[in-house]
Amino acid sequence: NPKAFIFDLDGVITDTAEFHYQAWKQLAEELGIHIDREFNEQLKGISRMDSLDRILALDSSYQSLAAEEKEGLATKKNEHYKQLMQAITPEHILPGIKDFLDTIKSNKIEIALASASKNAPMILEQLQLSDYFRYIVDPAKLSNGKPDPEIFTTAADFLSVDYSECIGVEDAASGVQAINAASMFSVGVGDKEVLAAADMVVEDTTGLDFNKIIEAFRQ
Ligand code: B16
Ligand code: MG
Repeated sequence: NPKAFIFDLDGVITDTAEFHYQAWKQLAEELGIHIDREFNEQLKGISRMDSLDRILALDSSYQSLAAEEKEGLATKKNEHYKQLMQAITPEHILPGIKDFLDTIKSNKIEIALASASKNAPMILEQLQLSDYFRYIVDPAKLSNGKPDPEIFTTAADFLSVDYSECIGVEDAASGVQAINAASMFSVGVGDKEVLAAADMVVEDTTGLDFNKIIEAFRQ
C-alpha cells in the first residue's frame, strides 16, 4: 500500500476558485481592469503574486509598479478573500471527500496538504478537516511553485516517506506535472484531456474510490 496521500486544496477538497475570482474581480475593478471567469481559469493553482502579475499585465498603465505597491495590492486582495471566506463551512467540502479521507485514515495511511494557498490552514479549520492532516506545507517557504515538484517532495520529506510510496491528488495540470516530477503516483480530478499526464483521472471528487486507486497504484 502507499504510505501517504498528498492533497491539493482548491478544486480537490473544496472549491475556493470562485471566492478567489470574486476577490480578484473586486481588486481589478478598483484598478479599472476587467477580468471574467474565463480569465480566472488561468489563476488556478498559481500563487497570489503571480496571479496579480497576470492581472496587471492586462493594462499597460500598471507595468512599472514598485514591489511595495504590488505587495499592497496583493494584501488588499487577500483582505477581500478572507472576508468572503468567512462564509465557508463544512458544507463546502466537495462531495465524497470526507468519506475518502476517513477511508485513508482507517487504513493508517498518512495525509498531507500541498496547496499554493497561504490561507490553507484557516480554510481546513473552517471546513473542520484540520485533524486529518499530519502536515500542511507552508508555501511561503518554497523556492518554486507547481509544476515544480518541491511542494510535494517537501510533504513527503516531512513524513519521512519515499516519493514512490506517495499518491498525489490534483485538479490542475500544473499540479499533476508537479506530482509526476516528484516520481509519485498522480490522481487527476477533472477533465481527461486537460489531465492526460496523470496516472489515473476521475471526473470529479465522487470518483475518488480508495480501492480503485490502490489497485492502480500497485500496477
Ligand atoms: P492564497 P491550490 C491556489 O490553491 C489557488 O488555486 C490559486 O488560485 C491561489 O492564487 C493560490 O492557491 C494562492 O492562494 O492567495 O490563499 O495564498 O489549488 O494550490 O490549493
Ligand atoms: Mg487546485
